[in-house]
Amino acid sequence: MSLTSPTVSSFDARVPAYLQRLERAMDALLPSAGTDPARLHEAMRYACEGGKHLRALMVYACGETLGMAAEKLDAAACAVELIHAYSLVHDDMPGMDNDDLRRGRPTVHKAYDVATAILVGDALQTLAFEALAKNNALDAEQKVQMITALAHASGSLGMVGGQAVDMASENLTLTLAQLESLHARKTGALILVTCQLAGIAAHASDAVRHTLDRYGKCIGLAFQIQDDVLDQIADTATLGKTAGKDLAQHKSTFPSLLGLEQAQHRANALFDEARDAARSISSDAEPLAWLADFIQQRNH
Ligand code: GRG
Repeated sequence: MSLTSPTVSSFDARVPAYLQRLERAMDALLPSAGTDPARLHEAMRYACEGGKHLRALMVYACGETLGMAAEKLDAAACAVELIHAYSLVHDDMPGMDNDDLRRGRPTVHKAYDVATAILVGDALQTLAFEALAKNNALDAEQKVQMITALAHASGSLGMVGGQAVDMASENLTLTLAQLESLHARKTGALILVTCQLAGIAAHASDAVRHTLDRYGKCIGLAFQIQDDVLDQIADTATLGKTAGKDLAQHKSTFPSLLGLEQAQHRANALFDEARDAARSISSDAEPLAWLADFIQQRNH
């Protein structure tokens, strides 16, 4: 794992152990590559490899801030990574973004085939809910609450709905409010639910859950603005300034609506607000501050 720390902190020292837990838990959940149907199971594992695992780290960071043992967080960390991996597999396919590369290697439909990629996404999605349902570290009420929250975040009122709105908005110029609403669903909902799952695991009070939601919403939106800013910088560097502008005219992005500098400024303000929310959850919310710093300083 190539995570490098933006600040020296104690959570920073625990990140490798959390990532190792995640890797082990994912390995135990995913059927082995040799299990029939072997090609499907191999492709599911392929789809889950690589990535920064930010969503899983958010589950662990929120949970640790609320005093939770990692055993109670593993299933939720796996579930959000499985939903995320499925969304990327389907997003990359023909009919959606039709991308050849993901995480520096061929997308699932290129490495395997389109039908396999559809099935990989389907199977990863259902595995996410199975992970929560069969987790013995949680009581039945917590499992139902987690399954409900994750289904809501990833379904038509969350991530899938945001993707539908995004596709319907192609070649339209959105208002800032419309763009924020789209991304609150498309990428924000899954990021927000990482905080909610930790709150459920910890039996957190309504007040704490409310503040965790504020943290998650700020991080989700800031993450997306940052993503747009990084894309815009990469496009401009690769295609030249004119081509970069042409691209922005076809798809509303935060830099296309606000300009690059203002978009970065808005993201920074949201990261500050997230750190502020973290401080009001606990005087020792260092894991949440670490994540805000890490995401703010990422360059890919
Ligand atoms: C197709 C159902 C369906 C949903 C797609 C989230 C999403 C909805 C599509 C992803 C498209 C995309 C690249 C959006 C930009 C923000 C984003 C989610 C980037 C990828 O997340 P990272 O950077 O990825 O956390 P890694 O590879 O680190 O896991």
